[in-house]
Amino acid sequence: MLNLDIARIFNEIADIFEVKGENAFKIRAYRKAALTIETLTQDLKVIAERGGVKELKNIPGIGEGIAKKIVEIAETGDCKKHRELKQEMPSELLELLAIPRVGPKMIAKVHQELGITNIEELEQAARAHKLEGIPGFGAKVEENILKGIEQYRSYQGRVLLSKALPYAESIVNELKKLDVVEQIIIAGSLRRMRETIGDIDILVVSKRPSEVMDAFTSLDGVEDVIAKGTTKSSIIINGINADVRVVEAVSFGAAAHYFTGSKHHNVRIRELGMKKGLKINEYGIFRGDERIGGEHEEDVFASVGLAYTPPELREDRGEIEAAKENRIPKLIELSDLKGDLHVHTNWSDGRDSIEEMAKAALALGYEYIAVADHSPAVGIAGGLNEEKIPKRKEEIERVNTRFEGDRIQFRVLNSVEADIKSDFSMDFSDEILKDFDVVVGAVHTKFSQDRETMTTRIVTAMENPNVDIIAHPTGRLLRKRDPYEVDMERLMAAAKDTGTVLELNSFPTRLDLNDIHCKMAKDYGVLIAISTDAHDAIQMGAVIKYGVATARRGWLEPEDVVNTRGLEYVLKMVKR
Ligand code: DGT
Ligand code: CA
Ligand code: CA
Repeated sequence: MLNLDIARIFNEIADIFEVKGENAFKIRAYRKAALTIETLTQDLKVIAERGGVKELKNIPGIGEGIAKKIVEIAETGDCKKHRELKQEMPSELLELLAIPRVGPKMIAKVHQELGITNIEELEQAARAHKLEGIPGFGAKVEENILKGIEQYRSYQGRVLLSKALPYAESIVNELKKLDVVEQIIIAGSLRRMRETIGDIDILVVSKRPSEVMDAFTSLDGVEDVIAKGTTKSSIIINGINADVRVVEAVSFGAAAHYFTGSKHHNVRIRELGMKKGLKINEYGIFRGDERIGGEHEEDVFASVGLAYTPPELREDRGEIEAAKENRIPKLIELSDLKGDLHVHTNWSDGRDSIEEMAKAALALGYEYIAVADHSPAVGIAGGLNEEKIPKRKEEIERVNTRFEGDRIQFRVLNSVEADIKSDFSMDFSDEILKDFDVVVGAVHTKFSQDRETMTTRIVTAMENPNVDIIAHPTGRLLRKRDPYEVDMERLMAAAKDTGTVLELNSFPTRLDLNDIHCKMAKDYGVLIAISTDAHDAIQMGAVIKYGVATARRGWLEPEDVVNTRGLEYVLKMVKR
């Protein structure tokens, strides 16, 4: 539990108190504590464990009651009061607090007077001028609220990694053309390869920042210039917010580190710096007034005794501890992959033939692909029915024979994406499944089953010796469909027991398993298959990098991933 997380709990308590109209003294106490904690350089959890309430109370701004809660949070990871308060209030109501220009008092009033509990209701009431009836509210307030809602929605607009990355790369390419640009990198969540991106951050080294600002704000596709300063500007380009910052060469490493984030990671680094008497910020590393480093990103880590940490790990999920002990994983890279264990062809809903997919795989340097066309239960046009299976197998053999004479080892694996049906059975009998080289089991129907049922459904499939891999194990579609309810601990344990591989589906709208679950799989000793689920040859080459990025965020090394192994290994693994 981070200081920032504890501060957030206290801020939320204060928020709820405000909406409830509790006494101002109490509210101020929580706010003050949150503020103190946010800027504290020591780890609260450590203090709580070492000195308990007594030592915590020595921190200015922290009284007895709050000290007790900190101890509770440090011990249990949770705060009972916070949980109870949250239950008292419609959760949507607290979401209104995230709207700019809308404060807790305002929310309390619209809730009491008009029964408003969510953004839609607030917006409707403001548009219909219903708020003017509330004492102290007028047309101006309504106008402000509507403006705030509009801003809130634009802030909410995170975009998929696969949308932001190409735009960011093209901005970088454009700006690189300027003579005055000495260095340029993508920073922020995009460099960390998060699955969704709030805004694009770009960092430039230049001695003539104003020329960079001019070029940036007049790029093709710029829809709005939000801010244009001497060293920092902000634009909206193709519907995405983008920031650029210009620094001097001596600050480049420190700035790259700072603006790559994450914020939580940065806070930890800054705290470590303080312990060593250093000030670390976006301008450099300082001891007193003396600059002792900051030109290279490595300087930042070295100054606090840490090994270099790849951007994908910088989320304060254990990387600081690992870097301290020199056990940062040697993360998987695109070039480690030797095959793709989940692609589609025109035998089901894919667009390209087996041969076309095979050629594309060879061009990627692969040793194998598993053509995992859909079984019929999904109901897609042209599912792989029992009649087509032997015909498709013949074609696979034909294609494989074509490559046999080549020096390069390559094989199309006869595979299927077989539905795990809601009654726990597989879409094909064991007799049929047994004949495939690789069986990928997947849930495509009845996502609404309860947690227990869904977990048993998937575990049952894992226990079937013919099922080798579970595709997109949580079924989520980013920004479209939540994952179904499933007990991930049980899935991991069952995968380990049965030797079933879990897929990391590289499709940018899926990225399923996600980063956190990948790390969990690694800890359980469960192998991951980074697959594309490609529906044509171009996709196979294009989306794999998002899978690899997610795997890296999940701490995966080559040995954690089955398709870094060669054909021989894979054939042995799937042998029944
Ligand atoms: P995003 O844009 O929401 O996907 O996420 P980021 O991580 O790109 O965040 P952004 O664009 O707000 O800021 C870029 C980086 O700048 C962030 O990762 C860390 C750094 N940063 C921003 N605000 C703060 C802050 O208040 N404290 C610290 N220590 N770092 C910050
Ligand atoms: Ca950003
Ligand atoms: Ca930003």
